[in-house]
Amino acid sequence: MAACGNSGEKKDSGMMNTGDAAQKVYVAPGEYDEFYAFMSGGFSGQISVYGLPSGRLLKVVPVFSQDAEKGYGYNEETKPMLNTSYGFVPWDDAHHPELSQTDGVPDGRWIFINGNNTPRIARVDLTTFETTEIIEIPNSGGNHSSPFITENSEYVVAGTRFSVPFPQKDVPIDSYKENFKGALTYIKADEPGNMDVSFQILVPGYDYDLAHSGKGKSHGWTFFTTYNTEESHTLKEVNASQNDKDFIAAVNWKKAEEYLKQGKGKKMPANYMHNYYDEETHTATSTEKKEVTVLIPSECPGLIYYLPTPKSPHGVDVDPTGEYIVGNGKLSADLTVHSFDKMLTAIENEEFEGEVDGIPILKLDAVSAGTVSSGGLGPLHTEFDGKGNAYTTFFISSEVVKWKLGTWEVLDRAPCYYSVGHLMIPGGDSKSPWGKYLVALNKITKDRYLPTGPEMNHSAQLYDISGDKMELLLDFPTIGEPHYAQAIPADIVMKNSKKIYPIEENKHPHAVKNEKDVRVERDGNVVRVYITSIRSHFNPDNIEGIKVGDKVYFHLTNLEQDWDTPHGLSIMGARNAELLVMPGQTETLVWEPQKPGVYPFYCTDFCSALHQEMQGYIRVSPKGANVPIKWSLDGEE
Ligand code: RUQ
Ligand code: CUA
Repeated sequence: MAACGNSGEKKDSGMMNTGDAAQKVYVAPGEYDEFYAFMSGGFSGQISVYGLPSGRLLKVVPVFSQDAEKGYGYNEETKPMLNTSYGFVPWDDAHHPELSQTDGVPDGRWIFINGNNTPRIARVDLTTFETTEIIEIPNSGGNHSSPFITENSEYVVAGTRFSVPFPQKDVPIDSYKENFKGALTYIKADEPGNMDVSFQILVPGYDYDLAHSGKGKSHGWTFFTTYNTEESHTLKEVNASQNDKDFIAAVNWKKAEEYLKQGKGKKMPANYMHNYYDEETHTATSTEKKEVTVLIPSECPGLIYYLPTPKSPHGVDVDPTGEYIVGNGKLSADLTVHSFDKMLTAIENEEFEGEVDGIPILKLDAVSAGTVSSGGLGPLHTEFDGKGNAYTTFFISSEVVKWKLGTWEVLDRAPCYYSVGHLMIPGGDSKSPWGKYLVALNKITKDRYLPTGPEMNHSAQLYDISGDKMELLLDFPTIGEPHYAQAIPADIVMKNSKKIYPIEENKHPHAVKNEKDVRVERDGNVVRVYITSIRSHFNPDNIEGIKVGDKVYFHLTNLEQDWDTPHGLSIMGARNAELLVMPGQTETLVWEPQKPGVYPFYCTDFCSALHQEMQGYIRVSPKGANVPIKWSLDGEE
């Protein structure tokens, strides 16, 4: 019945009634889940897609890291997606997925996610579940408070976690206070292919940790947490925890738009990349950008205010009405809730207790809506169920606490196994949450699953929150380290899901749309193989006339026009990954043969009963040999 720990003692599973719970998460074979859940991969750099309530893994979407399963970042078409101003950076740390919104509600068009290490934001298209756009964030160091979209997907934001010299320069690290600055960046997000840095706000050299944009009445504002208002640059675990209060920065981005119109923006040189994957050519291109527009708070009154918030706040979360701004002070037991209305009044009455670099600091009393005395320890993140309740994770006391907006009373608490970081309720950071489920994303797994050596996959836990009490339903392992996650009812996304790429729309410059056009062409030492796949052969499947020293491009067009019929391509000795080409798509694998011989290539995706027969040979002759280029299928050239 109950699982046993390795001591042989019975473990506390944390569950009330196993039979009930099993029924609630059971999705019968062939049935669909109710929600898509998108979880960040953290240090894996990807997004993994799960079904809820079953916890079944549906797909891993490669974003910021090369992916051997799909060839993303290995094939010639997608390599440019990982270009940055530092060159090719094929890994990152992806934290916070954020669905596009219309009128404050997730609309299922795209999901954005931040690259934390080499600052970037990506767009994933939810008709194809492919990464289609990545923009680098200049003047940033650790893009953590990101992407946190605005109500109509006008912008995704990017606040720097680590302040750095702005613009970058060679200075002593201990000149931090004079030389290091933060940047809050707004990126235009509502048009695929046109992501662009609209403006940056130059702010004091704090650490900008998390953010959320306002909604409803607070639409037009974004809230960023800060820590390290001490501006320390060493032993931060001590030195950045000195101040009793740090700030939540409230940015009025509509005001920023006015200032830009008035020409208050300063053009500054910068260097960053914009990468875009064109679905018609099936190819990504990189464009280098050279300039940003910067707003300076001291020259733009009313652009930004600081709200004092105790104890190094981590998450900042805005309730569905847009009125309450919840600060999760991670070194505290209490939650500080600010009121948007009170903030506006306090601004009007100039209830300031000081200012930094032209940014007024509002009085805490004047903006405070209330305090949640939770009895927990180490609050990190809060989400909402749309029924007037909030749910906050506590890392240190390892639990989720449910509390009431407005009265601030604690209603329920549920233990997490173990040390929960983020939590997610479908639509839980939007204007109208779907409620029903809560997923806790735990940082430590320990004894929850069969041991797999020193590293255990992180663990998610699904709770039913439809009743008064939270009920734990399910544990399931996740990939990498999910920080944030988002979920959306399945029908919003699935009705737009693409099944194939129509071959007649394929504008790849090296596509072959008909088997009679296949060929092999030599130009100096560059050889292009225009090859097709259809069940169950490649055309051509015999190729000769390749020589050591050649660079051979396999441009594989998959002629299939049926759902779920990709073909793979792998060549013995090729040093990059294999290809996995979707119906109607063209992808390119580069191969530089090292030694004379005859090399097999084959399809890696089991595509038909004759998949094992889907194979060919390519002959490689020594450098300088005069074997002519020749290609054939079944003896026909
Ligand atoms: S954030 S756990 Cu990137 Cu993880 Cu708060
Ligand atoms: Cu095509 Cu296996």
